[in-house]
Amino acid sequence: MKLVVAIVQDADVNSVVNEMTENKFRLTKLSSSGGFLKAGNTTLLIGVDDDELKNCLDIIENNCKQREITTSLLTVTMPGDAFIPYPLEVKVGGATVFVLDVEQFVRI
Ligand code: 2BA
Repeated sequence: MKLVVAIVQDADVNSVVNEMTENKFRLTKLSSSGGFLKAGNTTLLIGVDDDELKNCLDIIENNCKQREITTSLLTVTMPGDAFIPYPLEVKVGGATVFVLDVEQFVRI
């Protein structure tokens, strides 16, 4: 068995979760936020049998889009200690996915 930890953009969550549940995957949704943009995203924990892993990853890939976000994260120092926001384009997604081996799975 594997544990898939998938960090997805909030805009893609509903379509991923709907297709997962239609295909009988069980999952847990966690609200999270990225360290770089400090914006909200969603982390999905999905326990899957080994032979279902590819199907699970395909659903994530098919529903998560790459987007270009403009952020004013950077500031430029101006004379007199003034800061002005400097727009920065960042490509986010499709999804960031970790696949871990599960040592033991118990439902009690
Ligand atoms: P954030 O950390 O907010 O990152 C958003 C996007 O900013 C990233 O998109 C990437 O394009 C860019 N970025 C991140 N760190 C950067 C840096 N140090 N310098 C320049 N650009 C940077 P994604 O790679 O698609 O990541 C989306 C979200 O997935 C991340 O949000 C974070 O929540 C998570 N993530 C990505 N890589 C991770 C990792 N190795 N471990 C844990 N979480 C990760």
